[in-house]
Amino acid sequence: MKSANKVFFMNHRFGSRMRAALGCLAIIPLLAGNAAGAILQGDCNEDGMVAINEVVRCANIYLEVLPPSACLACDRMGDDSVTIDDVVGCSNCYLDAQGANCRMSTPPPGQATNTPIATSTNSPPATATPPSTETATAPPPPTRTATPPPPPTNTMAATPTATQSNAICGNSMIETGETCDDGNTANGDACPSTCIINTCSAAGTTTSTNVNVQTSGNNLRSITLLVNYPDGTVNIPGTGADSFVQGRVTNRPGGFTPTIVDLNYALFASFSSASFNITNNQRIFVVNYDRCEGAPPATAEDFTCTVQEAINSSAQNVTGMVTCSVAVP
Ligand SMILES: [Ca+2]
Ligand SMILES: [Ca+2]
Ligand SMILES: [Ca+2]
Repeated sequence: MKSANKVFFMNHRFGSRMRAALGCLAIIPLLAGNAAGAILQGDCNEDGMVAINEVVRCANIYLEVLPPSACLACDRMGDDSVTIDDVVGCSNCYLDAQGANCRMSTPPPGQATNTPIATSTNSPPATATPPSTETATAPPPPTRTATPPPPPTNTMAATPTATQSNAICGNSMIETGETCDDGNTANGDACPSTCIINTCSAAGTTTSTNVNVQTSGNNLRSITLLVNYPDGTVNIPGTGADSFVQGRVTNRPGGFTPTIVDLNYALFASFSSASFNITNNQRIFVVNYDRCEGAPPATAEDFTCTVQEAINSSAQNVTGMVTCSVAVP
């Protein structure tokens, strides 16, 4: 049984942690570093980069929403304690995975023997003999540095995709027809899988959308979402975690610490709480977009909502049981 003083202390301590963690997350800009090698601080899935949802996971461990085992790579010292310095370290690795202090000097406990998943059986099919007038073309240089490329992941990030004008999305070069290229074809980072972010002139009216969550009966203490929206049809003024973006996300769940980041084609949103729950079939927030001049009205089918991580009130990862959706009333 907790005394009143202890409850106050816990709340006070937790509130301080919330403020500190929020302060760290609020300054994260959009650029996602792409690192060479594994065991970066905060690289929970060891794919050679630190994604923003991994930073959020480290913050959740610091906030005691998740146990330390949720991501051993958050804990630089390996002492089963994730400190605010660890969260800052993870944020720094998200910003610059090549940073001098980003690489953990030793693998985190329990991961020392982990090796990347073998993919060697998936060799590419044999191709026809190249025409004799051309020698084989070398693959595009990975980076300007001498470090090896990041290990392949089991996401869609690995394979470059051809786009219009013979541009290759994912080769780190912005070519004709592309507006960005962050060296991968993944969504949820600085550049979308298409390497195109459409521009928008505000038409002077707005489109409000409800983001709903279906929890399958779980009471959620933490949820991390990515809402892909139709850039060029609707727009969120501002970028990253700036105040314009914050002002467009309303009706947030009370008692939760938010992390809201606009990627200009998708909205990243994370809410964490030590004591409050998100319950089934709940609208958890509203996004108010500007409509773009000359574009048709956006419909629900133009939006895609993905649950990146969901934690229930027993600190269990229930990501696979939780879905989200966007409604345009
Ligand atoms: Ca490109
Ligand atoms: Ca990308
Ligand atoms: Ca924006």
